[in-house]
Amino acid sequence: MKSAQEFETEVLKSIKNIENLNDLDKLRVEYLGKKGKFSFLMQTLKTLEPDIRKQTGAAINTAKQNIEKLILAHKKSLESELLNQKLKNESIDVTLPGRGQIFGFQHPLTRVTKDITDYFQALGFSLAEGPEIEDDYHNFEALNIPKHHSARAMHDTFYINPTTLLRTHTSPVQIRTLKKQKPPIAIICPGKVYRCDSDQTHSPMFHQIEALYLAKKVTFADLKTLLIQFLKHFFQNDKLVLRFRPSYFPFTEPSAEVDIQWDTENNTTDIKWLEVLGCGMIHPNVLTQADIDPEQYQGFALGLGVERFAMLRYGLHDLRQFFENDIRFLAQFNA
Ligand code: 2U9
Repeated sequence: MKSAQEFETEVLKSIKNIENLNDLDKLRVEYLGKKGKFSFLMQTLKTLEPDIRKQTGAAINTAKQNIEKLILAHKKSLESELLNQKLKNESIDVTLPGRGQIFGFQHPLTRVTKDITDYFQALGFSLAEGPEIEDDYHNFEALNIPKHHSARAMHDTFYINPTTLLRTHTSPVQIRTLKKQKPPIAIICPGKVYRCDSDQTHSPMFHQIEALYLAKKVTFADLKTLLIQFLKHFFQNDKLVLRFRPSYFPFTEPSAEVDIQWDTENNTTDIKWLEVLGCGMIHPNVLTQADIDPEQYQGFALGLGVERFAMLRYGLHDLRQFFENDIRFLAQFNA
């Protein structure tokens, strides 16, 4: 029968050759397990004389503790070796180039809308918004478009019921503001509008921006000055030539449509005019509807289509591309 010390020497020898945790555990079980060598050694204690038993028992315990320490230390060293190996295998080369990030960008209509509203806000106009589901009164009646007026047919309205509709322009926002606020009023109203119409240049939903200015002694000259400055800014052309062409809107009098002269490359004999927006002095009937005295206050209003402005800026011919959400198309405007 071997002694505890001999077992300790055995373990000390064989542990040096153990290279993995599995074998180490086998060694542990062999010596310290329930049916292991030390367990057996303890059983033999009963057969010894009491004073020898005490000595031997102490020696067994010391050897057992030493072996436990040895195994634990070897376990730790094996584990750290394993970790180092793993880290080495999984090391990251921080000098490799990155995969690159795809950043989001604004829709071209959002950008054009922001450019235009920013320009007006810088002049002191406040942003105003209102509901897309409107009533007949705010969309037509208050804007000097009574029932059976031919202008209603021009609007191709989507009706929800006989008195509720999808707004055909953002003008109801101005009506609501005129009824709520006291002059002077300067507002810029962007938003979605709806008309039952669809082709290369018409979409059943499109975006409008309307501006309104109401104060004392406002004239058509103020409107002209503002529009000339605004259009030169938007088209980034200080020499831009415009013309004001007489027109008709029920809610403005007098009314005009504004055309810009479009560069036809180098050909000066072939002058091309492009219609860009409509405008006019607010009709006295509209002011009276909003309890404003047209003798005391005058104002102007203008309306433009955002898609049209975006098409002119980016040289596009089919407005449906704005709504197809083809990322290859939309990403081109990410400048
Ligand atoms: C109030 C009084 C007057 C808004 C105006 C236009 C002229 C105009 C069109 C341009 C192309 C709409 O986007 S489009 O289809 N708009 O020509 N809009 S004056 O006049 C108003 C609005 C509200 C209370």
